[in-house]
Amino acid sequence: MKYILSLILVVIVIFANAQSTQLGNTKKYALWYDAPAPNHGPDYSIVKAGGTPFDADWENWSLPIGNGYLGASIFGRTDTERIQLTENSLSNKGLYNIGSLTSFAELFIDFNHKNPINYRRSLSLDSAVSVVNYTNEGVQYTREYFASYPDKVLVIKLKASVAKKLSFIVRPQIPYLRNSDTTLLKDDGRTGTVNAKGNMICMTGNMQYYNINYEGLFKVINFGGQLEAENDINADHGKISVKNADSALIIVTLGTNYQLKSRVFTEPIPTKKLNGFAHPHERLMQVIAAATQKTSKQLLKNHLTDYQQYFSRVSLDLGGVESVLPTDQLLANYKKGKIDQYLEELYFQYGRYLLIASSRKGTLPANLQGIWSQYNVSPWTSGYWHNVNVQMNYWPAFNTNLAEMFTAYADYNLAFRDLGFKNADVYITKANSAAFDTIKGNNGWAVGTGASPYSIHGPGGHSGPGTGGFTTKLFWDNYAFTKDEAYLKKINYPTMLGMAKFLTKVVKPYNGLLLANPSSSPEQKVNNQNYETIGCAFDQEMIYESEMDVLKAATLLNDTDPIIATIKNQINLLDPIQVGLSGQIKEYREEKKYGDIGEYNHRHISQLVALYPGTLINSKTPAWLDAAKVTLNERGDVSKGWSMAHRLNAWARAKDGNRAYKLYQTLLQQGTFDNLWDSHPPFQIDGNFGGTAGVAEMLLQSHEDCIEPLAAMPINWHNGNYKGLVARGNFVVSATWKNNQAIQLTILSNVGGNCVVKFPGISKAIVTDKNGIQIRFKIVADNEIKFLSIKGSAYFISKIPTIEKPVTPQHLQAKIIKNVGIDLLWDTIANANAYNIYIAKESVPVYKKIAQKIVENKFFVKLDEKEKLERCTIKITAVSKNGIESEGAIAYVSF
Ligand code: FUC
Repeated sequence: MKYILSLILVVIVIFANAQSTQLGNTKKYALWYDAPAPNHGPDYSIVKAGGTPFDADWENWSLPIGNGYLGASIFGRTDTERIQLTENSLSNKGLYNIGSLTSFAELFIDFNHKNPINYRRSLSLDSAVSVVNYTNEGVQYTREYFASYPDKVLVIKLKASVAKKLSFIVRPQIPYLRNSDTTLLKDDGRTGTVNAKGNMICMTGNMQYYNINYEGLFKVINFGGQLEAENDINADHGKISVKNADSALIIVTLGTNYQLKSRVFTEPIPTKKLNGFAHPHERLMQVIAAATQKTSKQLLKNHLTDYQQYFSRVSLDLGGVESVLPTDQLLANYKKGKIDQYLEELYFQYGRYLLIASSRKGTLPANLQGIWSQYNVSPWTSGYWHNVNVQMNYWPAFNTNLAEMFTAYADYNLAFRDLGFKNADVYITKANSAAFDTIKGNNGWAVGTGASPYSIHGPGGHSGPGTGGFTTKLFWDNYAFTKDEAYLKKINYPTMLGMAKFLTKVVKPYNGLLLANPSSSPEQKVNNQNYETIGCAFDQEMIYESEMDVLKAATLLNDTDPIIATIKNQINLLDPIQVGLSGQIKEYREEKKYGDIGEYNHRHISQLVALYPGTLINSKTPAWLDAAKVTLNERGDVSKGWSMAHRLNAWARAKDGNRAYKLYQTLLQQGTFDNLWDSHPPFQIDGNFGGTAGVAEMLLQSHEDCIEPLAAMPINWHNGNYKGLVARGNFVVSATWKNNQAIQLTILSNVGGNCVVKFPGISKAIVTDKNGIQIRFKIVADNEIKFLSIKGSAYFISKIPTIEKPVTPQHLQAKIIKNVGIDLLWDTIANANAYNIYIAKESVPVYKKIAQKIVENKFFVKLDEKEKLERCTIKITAVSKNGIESEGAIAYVSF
């Protein structure tokens, strides 16, 4: 019996693995170009913060690879190849007192191939290998680049089709910031030497501000031909030349003496932060020695095994066809309105690729530019900006099946925690001294907007303390998606609890409510000044979300920390959502109509963080959801790259697939460079990640205690399928649809437990297990079923009926009849049997049905004058003969 049981288990496990790894989609995903990155050089007429001249060649055209330890931007040139290298701990003084990421090295390889034909360069997302291919004077040259996480190296493989035809010079350069005449433009405290010896070049030096010792090792292995190392008197021009070889390998590793330790953050004197940490030389020598013992085939195999285990978990087919056009042309056409589903699939997968390349366990997390910056002082210092940007980086981690990538951020957050405790003490002393607790740690921890590998800001200024709740949302989601209780206990919960402790102290009593004071909606300005207030939506919502998540986690863990009682008392006094006279979610309590205060089309949609990434505004709070749509419409679609990505996620949560899709198109059309990097401008990676998360959010949602496949599908994604997205509860979901109708939904239960699925008509569908045996389920509603899933089992939902909703009533007019009520009139719907009338007064979340079975296309809403209503939202739905209700026609009424 025992034997049979374990056999069954083995079969289940094999099946489960097959489910998650064997993806039917054979389409290939690659960015490709028929020319190298152009070589216009730096544009000295456009100088970015910190003095780096603008470099469109890099920003628009280079192709990024990375392994978390290093990032490489590849230009694919045939005369002199340029590979720009980044390592996320190399920082100069920068701006804002947190240092700035600075370029690590420029690696040049001289080929002197002047007449290339049949040129192609590409970046395969399936393999994370970039290839340059061309023919020069009858010889075909191939270069392959990949950044291996397991071997911690960048590998460049060079090959010529004819024996002894491969000759080149490898010369890494220290990227001093120079004028166009090559004199030094700025001294950022960088010193160093580049020395070639045997078959290795060592770039080593110091970056003064944090006293960082850095080193880069470049090993050149030639097969056939001759190799020669050369140095010149400048001591920083070491190079290796290879002549008449058949093929060659260049192996690169970079590092600094940085260590992700609490002390780095708490030590106030910049030059002492890394005191006592070993020089990276020995470590890097070992890395390179270990890598060079392996053949290039082995290195590639290690890389592929590592990379593909993550990347191949998800496939998405929207009906796109592999492009015969280079990616820049595909994008150019898309920008002109030639919508292409392959590009949409590609961009989605690119976000997943970029996250795997820039955020790995044991490395620093992905920063504002991921792990790719050619700047001396990077835009916004390539920081970890906590008022939206860094959180957005991790939005796709959970729903696109890459939860492991989040650990880089979690480890980073833990490392700065001690400074976070200090920040909280400082903040509470100043903002709410009455609430200050003298017991160490009891004021929780806090993070403001700015953060880097070396320091973090405290909260305040242009962004309120809600930045903390914005951050801990990731930690709750990490648990909600993975259900990893051990990690919840060890990492997520203490992090969330510490934040909640802080946030309980940033609020003060006002007329029976608890409001954050001071409070500010990120970056909003009035008369060019930061606008500081009391209890703005951003802070109230994020405090609420933080407290709500902590309560859920505390219940799971049976935690009885005294703060739990405080939170229970507080949470209902936070009044996070207020609806204003335009029917909008208010950004400020003192705001009446939309846009009264602050920039009308501001890039941040901070009053909607409870819609996304928060969950307080959802379809069970339909009046709030409608108010959120007002805000989104008023705020406008076109904005910065990341802002469009946030709007995309918000429209997906509003369950408006067509609008979400429009935002996705807008992001691609107005916020994307030729190398598909997100454009603020300049390049910021957050929009890439937010875009990927948004597409996943259209295809699958799970924030309403149920799994909702295809929750926000646009009409124009007629046919398609996806595999491997993740829903909260650790359910791996796949879906196939045809002619806008779901054909099959598959749910793999990774941890077991209740499986609640919401989908139109699902109560009449059939659920089977892998043997085709029908599973009995409980009908929660016509569109919701529930069954107990077994850990490791897959469930197949088919025969889902087509549900045709009646048309939404149009042209709803609401006329106020003073002191009496509201006169409603709308266009008659042909197939409607009757209409339902709803009202939501002031800021209530849920509509109240005030009339049903109305057969005429008009209605009078009687109001009680004594109520002194300021506003209400009216909703009219059409009901078909078989009782199906349409979407609502909405009127926002203010008195
Ligand atoms: C926030 C945004 C800006 C920019 C910066 C890095 O401050 O408001 O648009 O993305 O971060």
